[in-house]
Amino acid sequence: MKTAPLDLDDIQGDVVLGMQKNVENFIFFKIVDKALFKTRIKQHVVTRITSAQRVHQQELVIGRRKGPGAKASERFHGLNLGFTKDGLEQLAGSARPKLDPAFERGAAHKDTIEALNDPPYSTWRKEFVADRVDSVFLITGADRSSVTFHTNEVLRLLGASIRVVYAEIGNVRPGAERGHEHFGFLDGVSQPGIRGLTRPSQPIYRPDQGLPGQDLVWPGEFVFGYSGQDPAHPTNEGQPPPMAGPWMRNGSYMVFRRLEQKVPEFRKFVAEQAARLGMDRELLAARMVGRWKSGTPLELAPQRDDSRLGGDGGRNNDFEFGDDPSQRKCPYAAHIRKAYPRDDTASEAEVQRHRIIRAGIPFGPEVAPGETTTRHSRGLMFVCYQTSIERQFEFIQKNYANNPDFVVGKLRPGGAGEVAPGFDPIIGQAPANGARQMDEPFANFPAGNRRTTLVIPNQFVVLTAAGYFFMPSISALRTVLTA
Ligand code: N7H
Repeated sequence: MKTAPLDLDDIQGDVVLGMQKNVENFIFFKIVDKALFKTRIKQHVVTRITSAQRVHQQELVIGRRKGPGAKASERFHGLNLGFTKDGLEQLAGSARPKLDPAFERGAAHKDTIEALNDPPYSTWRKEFVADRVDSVFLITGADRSSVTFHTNEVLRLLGASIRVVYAEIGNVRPGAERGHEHFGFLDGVSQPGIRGLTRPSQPIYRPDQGLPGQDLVWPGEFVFGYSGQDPAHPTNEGQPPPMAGPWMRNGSYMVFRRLEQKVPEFRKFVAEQAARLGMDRELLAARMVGRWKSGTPLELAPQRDDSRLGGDGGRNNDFEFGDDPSQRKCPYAAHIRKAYPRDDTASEAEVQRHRIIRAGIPFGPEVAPGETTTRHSRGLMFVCYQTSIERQFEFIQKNYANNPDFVVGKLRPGGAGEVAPGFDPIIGQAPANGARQMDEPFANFPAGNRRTTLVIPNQFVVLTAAGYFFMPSISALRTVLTA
């Protein structure tokens, strides 16, 4: 199957490949002088936007230098720019064509909050909701001082044309925790492969996978202007997603969620519940996520961690869930089984229509000695890209993570009836912040029939700000949007 190559020079770098980042500044702002803003963007900012091509080349440099003994101490920095519906309105006027209904509603709309069981807007970070957010800069780099330097440079170029509403810096965790999120789990292990961009590692035997187990998805699921998935077939080419105008080509929607993580509370809960259930606490935490902290999937190592497997890209995604029909290895509700059920549902074609590319970064300090209840705000600046917010991010949150009946139709062994899997224990949200249950925290592996339930009274992941953005192509930034 021949695929049109992606126009990487025109796509912003964070969208398909994820900009290289040790540190990332998120600058949310309001456009206060439209004409000046357009001039400054056109004259000074567009040329500084980091393209996907640039990110791709930097990846190659890092790959080459990572040879024996070499250190990947690259000083790359990146700049990307996105707009909310209000920002597009500022640039294109109220008569502009309308985009995805979820994007036009926005993350802060009461219907969105209600649909996703999000905490009320009044509880979000007050600086974030203090004014209208039109736009966001993503500024990435190797360390805080270079990111601060580049931030000041960009703000100086924009001058009085904007007013910053909220800015916050995320950074990777230190030392051995690098690449791990705050609960301790390796992140960034599984991403969809993109047809026409991700090269199959075994082109003859596995032409539809990048690395083993990494299913290739048609690029139109993530970038406008390209073929998407066939709704009836997991690998066939489908229609390109509809665009409100040709300028949307090479653009993508970004979902941003500032998710606070209650780390001491999570650890305490896991320790107490593991003691109650009579099981290892690391195994219980792994059964909540679906992977061990090392990244090793439970489907391949259901009883004990095999830490070499976790970081091995050739093996750490090479599994399905269909051959674990009684959740003996991995609970149905485990975060990764909910968020990407692979072959676990009646239609794998359908599952492939709900994929996202994640590009978040942790924020906040490490847990301080003696911090037994959260005293410092920390968590994940969650970012994901897609061409339909409703069918991709919102579907995963609402229909999978928040839906205690998903995955449907699973039966208990020995004809003991149907299973209610429960909520995703990491990101699932019940109505009105209610308690959540998860089925089968105790591992009946390789056999056994002990029925257990995990009751989770509070959220360990709490939404504190959110926004829906459109990340236009670099050419649209240079032309239509700044005309
Ligand atoms: Fe999730 N975690 O540490 O438990 N996530 N996630 N996520 N997540 C994944 O594969 C985590 C969040 C997805 O392809 C891993 O990179 C935390 C949201 C998807 O097999 C770990 C938070 C949404 C995948 C975590 C959080 C998703 C995934 C395994 C919030 C979307 C890929 C490592 C604070 C609605 C699944 C990896 C696949 C993986 C964690 C948020 C979705 C460890 C702590 C909001 C699609």
